Amino acid sequence: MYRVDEFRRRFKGAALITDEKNIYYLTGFTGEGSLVITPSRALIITDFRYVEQCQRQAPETEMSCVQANLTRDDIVKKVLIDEGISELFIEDNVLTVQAYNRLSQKLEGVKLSPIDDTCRKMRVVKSEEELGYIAKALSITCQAFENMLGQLKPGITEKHARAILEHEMALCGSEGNAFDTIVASGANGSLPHAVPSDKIIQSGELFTFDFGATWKGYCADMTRTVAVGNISDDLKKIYDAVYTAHMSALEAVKPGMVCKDLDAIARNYLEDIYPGAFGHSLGHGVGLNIHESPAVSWRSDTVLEPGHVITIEPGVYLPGLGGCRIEDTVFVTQDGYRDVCTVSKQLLVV
Ligand SMILES: [Mn+2]
Repeated sequence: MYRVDEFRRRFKGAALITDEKNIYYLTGFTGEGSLVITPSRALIITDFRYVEQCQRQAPETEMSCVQANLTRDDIVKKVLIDEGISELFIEDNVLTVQAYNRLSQKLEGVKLSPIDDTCRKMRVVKSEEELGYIAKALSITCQAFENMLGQLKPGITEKHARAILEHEMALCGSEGNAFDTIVASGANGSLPHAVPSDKIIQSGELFTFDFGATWKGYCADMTRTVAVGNISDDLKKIYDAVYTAHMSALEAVKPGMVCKDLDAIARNYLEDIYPGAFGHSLGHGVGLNIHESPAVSWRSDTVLEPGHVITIEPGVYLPGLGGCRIEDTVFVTQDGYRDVCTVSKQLLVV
């Protein structure tokens, strides 16, 4: 993984990259540090803890190690002076105010400007290699869910269910959780981002799991809602509506589709049945970050392209009654989409 040359083709200035996912994307290095890219040099600045790791992960990239009397900013300054560079582009959405102030004091006479969205644009279209990593993360995610199902039963708590699921993901090879696992049973299901609690799972409830594994730094994202024992017709109706909304949006995924039009397919359908009950976006891009470009929302004019990876996750949330969400992570292909989540979307009863 070495994309510094491609970055230079797209961005002509000297850049200080401090976003850890961007550093990984450009060089392969996953430790703590910064990356300086100038027209003639690419330099990872890190500390003693990561020296050997950096040599292993990013052999194509030059490395420099901070010392007691040599800070990151000292090293940046030397690089800029050596090359006669008077403007440095920084990631203004990442650098803290404190780090910015320290840097600008050190680099007196150098103009600090915000970098553009070169990395975001590079990262939004995934390579075959990246798609392979995301597919692997998703296959772990799906397998872990299947392995968990037989262990779910009324009487255990939401936290217990989360522990089983995360344990299964780890056993299936996940590097770590892509985000904090959401499990929500019964009335908690109306909270889209519910935190697992000590609530005991009971028969007659819907039970939602939103979770994902990671592989080579890439995230998976999937949500399934299952029934615990026999559920009421009201809850079945919610499930059927979300299922239909999910399938109609999913089947419309293809290059050329505008994200807000995709969002509208699910939203218009659910709004007719449950007005106001689907308040979040239809989905989002997935990659090194769990939420990244493209946004799949009612505001997004982004046009889908092959290589985009997005989620489709409509939901219905009814306070007091509960909720339901069904989510797959899908690849936009040349002629449509590839749904990489293999777990059934028919209502499962545990
Ligand atoms: Mn999601």
